[in-house]
Amino acid sequence: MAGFSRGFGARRREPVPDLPPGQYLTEDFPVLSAGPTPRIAREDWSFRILTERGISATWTWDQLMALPIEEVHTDIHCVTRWSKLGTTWRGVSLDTLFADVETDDDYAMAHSYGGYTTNIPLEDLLDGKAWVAFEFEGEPLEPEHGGPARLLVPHLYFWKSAKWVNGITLQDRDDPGFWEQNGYNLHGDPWKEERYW
Ligand SMILES: Nc1nc2c(c(=O)[nH]1)N[C@H]1C(S)=C(S)[C@@H](COP(=O)(O)O)O[C@H]1N2
Ligand SMILES: [Mo]
Repeated sequence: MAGFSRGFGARRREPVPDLPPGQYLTEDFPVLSAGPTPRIAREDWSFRILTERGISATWTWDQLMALPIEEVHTDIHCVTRWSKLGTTWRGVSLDTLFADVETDDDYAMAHSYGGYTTNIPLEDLLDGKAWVAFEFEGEPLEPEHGGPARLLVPHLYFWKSAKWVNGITLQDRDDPGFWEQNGYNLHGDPWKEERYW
């Protein structure tokens, strides 16, 4: 009885080491989409990087698959307060995609099929911090979770991980994306609780 109630209390009160402030653990994987789920066939999918100099690079699905693929073990944190610990993804690092991109801009806007946008400083996308991910827990990423491919930027709140991603545009200002125009924080670091403006 004592053990039972202690275990129960522990779940609610004791801080979980890997959990940012104000977050709770969840075992399932909630779907949070601002609109309907776009159905994009892999043959029709493409991803491009646009700089101030014009289109810098584009990849078809097959071209993406030909790049070095990384396995990513990471925690994810949604601004609506759920966190999932120890998730496994496969994807291509943005370091790989940006390898030959020349830009003087410091900011990026991620774009998705369906029109979603989210702004991210370029430094939050590079140095092993972000991927175009297409597998979750060993399975192809489901359309509801952004399949065929989504951005994965796990050190920021999960709204920055644009589902159905199809491009990144570089910009010289940190202009707000979809949720950022609707009151979410420009940056979104869960450890600093950068939830809203
Ligand atoms: N294209 C697109 N990407 C999106 C969203 C969206 O509505 N559209 N929602 C964001 C939000 S608010 C969150 S919390 C996560 C949710 O991802 P999930 O549905 O896989 O849990 O996706 C983010 N990426
Ligand atoms: Mo979210």
